[in-house]
Amino acid sequence: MANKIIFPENFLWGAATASYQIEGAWNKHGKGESIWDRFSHTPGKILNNDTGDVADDHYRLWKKDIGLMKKIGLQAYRFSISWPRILPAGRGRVNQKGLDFYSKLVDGLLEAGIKPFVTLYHWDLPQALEDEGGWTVRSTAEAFADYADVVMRTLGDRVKNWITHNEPAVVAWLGYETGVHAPGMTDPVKAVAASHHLLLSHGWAVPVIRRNSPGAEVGIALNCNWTVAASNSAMDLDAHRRSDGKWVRWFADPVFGRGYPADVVEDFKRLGTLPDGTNFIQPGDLDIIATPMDFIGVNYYNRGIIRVNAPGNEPQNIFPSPQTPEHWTEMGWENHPDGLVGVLARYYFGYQPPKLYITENGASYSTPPDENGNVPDVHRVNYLRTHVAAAYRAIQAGVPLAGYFVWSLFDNFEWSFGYSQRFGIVWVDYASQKRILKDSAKWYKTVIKRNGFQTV
Ligand code: IFM
Repeated sequence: MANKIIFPENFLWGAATASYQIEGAWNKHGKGESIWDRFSHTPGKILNNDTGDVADDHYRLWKKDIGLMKKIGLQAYRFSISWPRILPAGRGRVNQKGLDFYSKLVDGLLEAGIKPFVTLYHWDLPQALEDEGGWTVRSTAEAFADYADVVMRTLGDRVKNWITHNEPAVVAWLGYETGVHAPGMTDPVKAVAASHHLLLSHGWAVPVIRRNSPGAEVGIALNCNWTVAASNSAMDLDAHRRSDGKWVRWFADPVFGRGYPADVVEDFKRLGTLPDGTNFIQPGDLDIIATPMDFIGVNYYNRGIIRVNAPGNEPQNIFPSPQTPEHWTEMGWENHPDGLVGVLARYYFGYQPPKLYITENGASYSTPPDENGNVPDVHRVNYLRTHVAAAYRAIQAGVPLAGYFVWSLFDNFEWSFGYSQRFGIVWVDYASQKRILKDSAKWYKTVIKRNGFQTV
């Protein structure tokens, strides 16, 4: 029997992007170098040596891009600000042209009736700050609060939805421990310090945002897969605990006032990544990190099945086969919508944030345009439909979910995978910069219009 899913009134439908992934113009109009410029310009770091130098050329095409957002009917657009576009050296001299770009973008969005959701940090740290130690040193967290102040003085009057950081776990662990992301450091001890300074900078930025933007809502976007232990063996259960602790609780617990989880502190001590005598966590830091927020942003993509091959080894994901495109995206991530219900319920019932947004959810499929110029991305439509339905189930279970942002509005630079992975609901032809609304964008348009959809 057909069933109608209608979302609560005022539920916000949006799409998300990030500065380095779409803007291009890496050295235009006074922008400083970011760690992703340096990293992508280093041969061998990114698949095919792709860079974000041009990306979607959004810095030049932003007006047309707002036109596309209107065409889809987006009610909100989540984008991030490039710190080195505003402060080329990370602190000090302000690049007015950079501020002007975002100011015009915000005006354009508001004129189009689209609510801007702005992320202050989606990974493009000024290289000048990295040269002083990046997130491994406290002074970067201090610089972040000053950067937030500069941005807020210009945009705080018009932007009322702010996200301090996107996925600090990814920044700390991939950027400073495994080194597959910029700045490419492989120092597990410094990575733990980086995680703390990221969180501290979040806590410092919250009051700066509130002070400059009366009535603004502030939150942080945390990544959270739905993970389960591969078996009931003590080894796999412990691997799951460790992995969840490091990726999820290490970040969620302190921002919600619980401090760092004791079991993960023990893990880090045992591994030597939090050596005795460590003093980067200073008295009062945890209170700052726990500054109350208005919402939590949840970035959800997939399930992880966690096991370990020997006691104490790094937890691993297992990937059952066959991996059919319906159930596995081209990132090799499992399409597991029920996990979204679980993750939303976990954050709400576990931590009691006032409200939640799904700040990212989406799938990589490379379906190209057909001979008629359409992009029949059926697997993405299936992924999005099943996840939006899951979001609805979470609301029915009592989760105060206030909005949903597709990742991503555009195909774009997918970090170490370069342009090989396409997450967009809008196809981007990188050679011509032509955009095409994929079938998923057309489907999303109807969902937004009806504030829901009809299930089959
Ligand atoms: O593209 C990224 C985004 O920048 C952060 N969250 C996950 C997405 C897909 O990998």
